Amino acid sequence: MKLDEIVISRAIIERYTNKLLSCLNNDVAIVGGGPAGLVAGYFLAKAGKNVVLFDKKLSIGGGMWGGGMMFNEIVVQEEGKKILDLFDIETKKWQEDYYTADSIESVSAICFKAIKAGLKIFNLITVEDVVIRENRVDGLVINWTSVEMAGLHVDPLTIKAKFIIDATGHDTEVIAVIQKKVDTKLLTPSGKIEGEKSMWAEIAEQKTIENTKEAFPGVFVAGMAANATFGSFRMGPIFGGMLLSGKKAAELIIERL
Ligand code: 48H
Repeated sequence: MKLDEIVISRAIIERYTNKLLSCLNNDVAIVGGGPAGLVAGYFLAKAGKNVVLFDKKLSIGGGMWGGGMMFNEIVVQEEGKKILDLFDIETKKWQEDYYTADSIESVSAICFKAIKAGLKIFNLITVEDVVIRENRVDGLVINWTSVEMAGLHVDPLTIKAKFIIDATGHDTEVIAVIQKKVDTKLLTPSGKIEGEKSMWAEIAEQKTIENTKEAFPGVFVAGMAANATFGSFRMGPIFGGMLLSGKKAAELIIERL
């Protein structure tokens, strides 16, 4: 078989362009492909919604690859295990109430099944701003991460979505840009980002679910972004709260669509 470099280039350019064009108008756009964003994407796609996810990094999976301090195992509790079971991820019981799973298997399986369910994932794209209409977010402003890293002055592009999920982790980047640029209050007690607190796994795990909600009209927060926005503790490498938060964000949005 004769291989033609130009045919290969055209295949990639056309396929990618068409994939991106199919994501200009979405039901939901998720920012951040850590455990919370990926699980949210899986449940939304399963429910038949048009859902796209952007992550600024080359690899999808956020902070889950590294387990705890680069020991690539994660811990979940019973409720979190049920989500890992859905993705056919092997879990092993650890004492009474804990289970462990290989973090590489966990990220890979969730990512694979989310894509198979219909989630469109774009890596290497940073969400740098939002689109506001009538005091509501209805789109995202995107650019290549490499443009941001190189400090190049290149204007971004825009996509639309009926709902946004900020699953950007500790930095809660979408909500941070709204706080900085939009002249109204967030739906938090102080009207501002409440800020993440120190380590307290038990409270943090419970609060992650409670804090998964709308933080600005059109924008839901999930995972660590939920705790940073609504002000709760961190929990270290126990990931049940992240998984359950992604599921809850998807369910809340499905009710609204
Ligand atoms: C595009 C972006 C942008 C942007 C960030 O950090 P994550 O893994 O987030 P969660 O909430 O799913 O999981 C948190 C968990 O990994 C964790 O850190 C825990 C449990 N910590 C506890 C503790 O005590 O420390 O993933 C966020 C993703 C990353 O992949 C980023 O690259 C991506 O969001 N991201 N993508 N545009 N502006 N900002």
